[in-house]
Amino acid sequence: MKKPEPVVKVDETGPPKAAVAGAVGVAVAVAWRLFISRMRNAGGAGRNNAWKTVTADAKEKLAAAGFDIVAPLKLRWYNEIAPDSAKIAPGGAMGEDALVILVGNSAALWPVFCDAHNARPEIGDAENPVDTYVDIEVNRVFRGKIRRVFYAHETKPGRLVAVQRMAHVAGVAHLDERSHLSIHPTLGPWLAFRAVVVLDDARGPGDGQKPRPPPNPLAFDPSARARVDEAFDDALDGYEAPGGPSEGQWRLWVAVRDAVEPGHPARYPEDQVAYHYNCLDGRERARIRSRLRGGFEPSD
Ligand code: B12
Repeated sequence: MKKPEPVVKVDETGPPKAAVAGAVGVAVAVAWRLFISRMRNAGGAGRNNAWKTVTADAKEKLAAAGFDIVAPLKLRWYNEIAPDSAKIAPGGAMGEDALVILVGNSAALWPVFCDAHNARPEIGDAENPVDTYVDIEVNRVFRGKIRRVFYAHETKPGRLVAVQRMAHVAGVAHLDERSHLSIHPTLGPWLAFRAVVVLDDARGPGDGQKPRPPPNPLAFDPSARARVDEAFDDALDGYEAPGGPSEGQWRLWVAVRDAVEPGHPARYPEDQVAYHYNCLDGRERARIRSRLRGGFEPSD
């Protein structure tokens, strides 16, 4: 009688060797693919977050130069809300995904600027020393980077940037459309914008990282709203008066800012207020600049 073949139970002896090798091979391939895809994503995320490093580096250097407002955004966010006359045409590898850095200042600029005015002839002797200071310092900070720099004081077609709208969409300050003032959550209206740096070859933040515009404090404070509106109407009346604005017109614009929060802790020091606002009166500027140099004040 033929001896029966032994019954081989798979669960007792395991699968044949070829099957084991196959399964291990598949597992290794899957793990490898997973590893490669993780590495790729990590590289991509690194590239996509390079704007954070660029911004952090710029922030540190600009703060040392007195520019304490530094906000990154994507060019497209600005162009989507900018009036046609103030849009920035894309100009490099990243197109409208390019990184833009908005640069501005609070009262922090004044002491640093005064030192530069005193110590550096290229600032102290310049016709418009704040503009010259901004130009030199911003370009120094971004030296070696492909960039286009637009300045807040430029108004020619193709150069004008609606910086207040940019600040709004970059989450820096609420643009109050009634008074045309940008209002910052802690600085109130006591800030100015100076330059817009477009880094055409660097990718800006992703849409998921887009900040919300800060709230408008005037929306929650009816008496502040009324104060600002009244001060703005007064300033506008003076500005549009027949014969042009009077000598003291600038004080009416200062009053608009003061109306947001009288005695605001971030208010500029008096010299800085007079210097920035009283730009039509050359004598006042000359007096301030002379004081900065420690010299005699020119008499009227
Ligand atoms: C031209 C100009 C003016 C003109 C405005 C004329 C006009 N019809 O636009 C005049 C000479 C009146 C002016 C006055 C002042 N200006 Co001015 N001005 C500018 C400048 C260089 C360009 C504005 C512009 O054309 N933008 C482009 C258009 C397309 O943008 P927009 O968003 O559609 O329009 C904005 C402005 O045009 C403005 N606006 C529009 N119509 C009017 C009318 C009047 C009467 C005013 C005052 C403003 C105004 O408000 C709009 C936003 O709501 C900007 C800097 C800049 N690059 O934006 C500074 C700027 C707006 N001004 C500024 C300042 C500080 C002033 C003054 C306080 C002081 C000064 N040096 O004279 C006063 C008073 C302003 C106030 N609200 O209290 C700051 C505002 C900062 C802030 N915290 O809000 C800016 C951003 C300059 C800066 N370096 O930061 N300004």
